[in-house]
Amino acid sequence: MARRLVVIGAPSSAGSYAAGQESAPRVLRERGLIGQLAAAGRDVVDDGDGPHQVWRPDRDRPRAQHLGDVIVSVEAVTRQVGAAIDAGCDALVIGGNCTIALGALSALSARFAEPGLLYIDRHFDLNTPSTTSDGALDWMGLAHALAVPGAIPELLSALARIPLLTSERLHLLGVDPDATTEGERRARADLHLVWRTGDELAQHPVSETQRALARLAPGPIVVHLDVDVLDFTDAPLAEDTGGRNSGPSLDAVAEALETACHDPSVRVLTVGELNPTRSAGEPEVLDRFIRVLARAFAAA
Ligand SMILES: [Mn+2]
Repeated sequence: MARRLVVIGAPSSAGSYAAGQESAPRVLRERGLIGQLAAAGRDVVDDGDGPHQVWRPDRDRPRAQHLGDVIVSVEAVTRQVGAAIDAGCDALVIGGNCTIALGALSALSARFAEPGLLYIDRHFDLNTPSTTSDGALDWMGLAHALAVPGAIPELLSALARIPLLTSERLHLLGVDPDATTEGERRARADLHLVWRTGDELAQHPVSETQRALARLAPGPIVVHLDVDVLDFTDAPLAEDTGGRNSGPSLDAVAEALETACHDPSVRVLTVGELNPTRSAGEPEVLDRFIRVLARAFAAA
C-alpha cells in the first residue's frame, strides 16, 4: 500500500530573479491539487506552507540576494520534510525556487546514511557568488549541496552535512550543456558529474529515469523537478522562458515522474520555479501539470 503523502508549500521567491514563484503553492491548491492527489488514490495530508517571501532587489548583498531569507525557507522545508519522513510518509514540496531541494535532501541526510538526488533541471545550478553576477541563489543550489569552492559558509552551515552530497549520489537529467557559466563547466568536470541532456530525457524519459534510479539505489531518493526543463512552448510554467522549442514535453516529463514516484526508494518530490503568471494566457497548463502530479503519485 502506498505511503501517506504530505504536501508542503514553500512560497518563496527570495532566491529567484523576480517575484512570482511564491504564489505557486496557493495557485496549485486553488486549482485542486490536493483533491486530485486524493482522487488518484493517495492518502494525502496538506501540511501547509513555510514562510511567504516575495523577491525584491537586495541591494545590500547583490551577489547573494536574500541569503538570510533563503536559509529560513530551506530550514522550514527541512523541518517539514523531516516530520513527514519521521511519520513514515512521502512528501511533495511545491516551491518556490530550486533551493527547496537542499531542504529536502538535508532532511533525508539527517536520517539516512546515503540519500541520493535525482535533479531534473535545464541547469546545473553549480554557481557561486563569484561565478555569476546574477546573485540569484536558485542558480547556486547544487554548488551548495556539493560544497564547491566559493560556496557561502552560512548556507552550508544550515545543511545537515558538509557536503550534503557527493557526485556519486547525484544524477542530473534534462540539462542544457550550453546554458552554463564557465565556473559551472569547471565544477561539473572537476566533480565528474553524471548528467543527461534535455534531448536525451525527451527521447527516453522512462529508461533515463530507470537508469538514474538504479544508479542511486538503494536510496532514499529526492527527485527535484525544475519546470524550466520543459519545452516552454508546450508547457509555459517556468520563471525562465529560455526553453522555447527545446527540452522535453510535459508528456515526456510525466513519464519520467511516474517512473520515479512509483519507485519505493523515492521519498520526496520537490517542484521548483513554477511561476503561475507565465501561463496567464493559457491557465489550462496548470491543470495539465496537476494531472501529471496526480498520475505520478497515483496509488499502484
Ligand atoms: Mn533551472
